[in-house]
Formats: sequence, structure tokens, C-alpha cells
Amino acid sequence: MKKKVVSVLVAAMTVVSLAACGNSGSGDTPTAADTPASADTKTADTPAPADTPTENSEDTPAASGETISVGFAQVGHESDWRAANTKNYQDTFSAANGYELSFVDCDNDHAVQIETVRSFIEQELDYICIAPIQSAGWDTVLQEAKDAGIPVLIVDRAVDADASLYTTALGCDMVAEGETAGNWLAEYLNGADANILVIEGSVGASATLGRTEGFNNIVAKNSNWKVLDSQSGDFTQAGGQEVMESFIKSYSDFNVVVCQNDNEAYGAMDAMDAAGITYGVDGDVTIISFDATHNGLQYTLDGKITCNVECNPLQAGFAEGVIQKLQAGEAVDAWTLVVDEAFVAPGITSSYAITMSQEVLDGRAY
Ligand code: GYE
Repeated sequence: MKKKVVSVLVAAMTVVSLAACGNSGSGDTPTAADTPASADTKTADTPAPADTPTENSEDTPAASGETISVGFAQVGHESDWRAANTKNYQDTFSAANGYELSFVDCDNDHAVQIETVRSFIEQELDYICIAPIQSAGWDTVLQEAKDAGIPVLIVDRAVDADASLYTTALGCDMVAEGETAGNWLAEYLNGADANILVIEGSVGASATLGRTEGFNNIVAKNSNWKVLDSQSGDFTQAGGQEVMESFIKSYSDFNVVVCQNDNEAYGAMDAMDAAGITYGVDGDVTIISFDATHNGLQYTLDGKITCNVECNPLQAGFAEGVIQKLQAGEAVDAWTLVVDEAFVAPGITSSYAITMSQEVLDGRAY
């Protein structure tokens, strides 16, 4: 099962080695903060396995009929987004598609995730995908994977490590998501004051850091906005409810609640319901959420979550596209941006977001 490091003669007579491709990241670490714009953007046109040329890769596992082994060190099972992301990886890296997927739910524990990656290295898997629970603390194990010659794909969230330590990264632009939320709010409030409470995601996660940074970039431009408090709800419904309950005890004068994912928003709504606080387009408090899952968009269609900034969890096709390119001995991009939109409740028009409709909701698979 161990990946052979092969050289492949491609049409232009250029010899490209897998090992070289594996370390072809640019000097710039592709963090969410400096995500390149659309030039590298990939959308639904990611090559499906059937479209991927395999004729130039005769001694790769796929071409020789061997399955390709992929380890996936997943964050955990904290949210609906995560469940959709996990299912997407399991469906894409299936036995029927020629893969043997070693899937590990790391239960939001950084130490477990590091050890999981180490065990993938010991098992000499062909590829390793990591959705990093936190962005810091990756240098050592990434160096170990590099030394073992195993290509690593950093998926969904970013790491702080130098890009030379991994093969490629892919995911949404979290800073841009936070900025979209802020820009939409400025447009919506049209000069009115904002007293804002933020329920952040998991501490140290790039999704949390990026969304916070992006939103704060817009807060800084609005002198009559005040962030009263900002606490982690760990991307869970229970966490969102707990943080909102404590906010309600401490603050009485807020009119905006920013939840960094949909599950936290469900918990925050439960807490506000219990306290008799009204929210949504007809209520006292405006809720902003992130993810735009099916249930989250239902609440947006119902006018309860006023703005929902998407992060698309269906990212496995991008990872598979990278792996198929590496199998074929082709160079891969250092960074692949998964593009997303934002959605607003019916009756609101925005230059930053799409107005929700039943049709949009019906088209939402996750
Ligand atoms: O927003 C949240 C999940 O990393 C983008 O993690 C992902 C985030 C997503 O738990 O729901």
C-alpha cells in the first residue's frame, strides 16, 4: 500500500516527480488571511475520478489496480457542517471509487489529532488529509510526514506551519466570511448603533480566528459599533446556548448577536426564547450566523437568522482532484479556494448576500 515515489513522463517531455510535487507549495503560507483571489478558484468543475487521466501513471496504485489509501484526521462531530463534511469525504473516498479511507474523528482534541497523523505515517498511507482542529502546533508532525514522503493535504481549516511542510491546502476564506458578515451588517443598520455580542467558534481554530478577524475589520470602520463581549461556544449548539445564557445575565442592551456557526445560533435562539428576548427581522436582536446549512437557511427563510454566511462543507471533490493530479504526476496548486455566498432573510436586499427563497432552500443538500 505504500506509495511508490514515481516519476512520470508527461506529454511535454517534462519529468515531474511526485516527491517534488509533494513539496511544491509556495513560500507563502496560505493562511485564510492572505488567500489569493479568484485566479486559483475552483468550483464545481473539479475533475471527477472518471474524467481524470490515468494513462500516464502506470505504476501508481490506481493504475495498477491497487486501492489508494487516504487517512483523514477529521476535527470531530461538533456541528451539522462537520457531519456533512464527513459524509462527503466518506462518499468520495469510497472503495467503489478505488480508495481505502482511514477516517478518524479526533473529537476536537489536538493531541489526538497529532497522534492520528503519526499513526497514518506509521501505516505508510498514500495520502494524509488533515482538517486542523487548531492552527498552531503542526511543524513537527508535518515534518515527519514530509520525511516519510507522504503528501499531506490541509483541508477546511488552515495551519500556521510553513507551506513547504505540506503539499496543498484547500478551504473557504474565513476572513472574507467575517468581512461579509460585517459589511452586510453595516449596510443593514444604515448608520444605526450596534451593541454586539459574539459567540466564537472553537479556540485557536482558523475558522474562529479568521471570522473574528474579518468581522473586527469592519467593526473598526464603524465608530458607533461596540463589541460588548466575545466568547467561545465551541461550534456546538450546547456551547452557543451556554454562552448566550451567560451573556443575557451580563448584558441587557445588545441588539446584534454574531454566532460563528449555525449550531451555536440554534443554542443562542433557545437561550433568547427562554429569556423572552425577541430576535430576527421582526425582533429586537439581529442574528448573524455562518455555515448556511439546510437548517440554518430554514431559519434564515423564516426571518429568525437575518444573515447567514455560507461555508461550503462539500470539499472532498477538491481533495480528490488534488490526489488524482498527484497520481498523474501533475503539479498541484498550493491553495484551492472553496467559494461561498451569503444569504439574507426574505424582504431584505443586499449587495453582499442573496435574498432567501424556498427555491434556494430546496437546492441546499446539506
Ligand atoms: O463553520 C463549523 C465547524 O471549520 C469551517 O467547523 C469549519 C467550521 C464550521 O464545526 O460548523
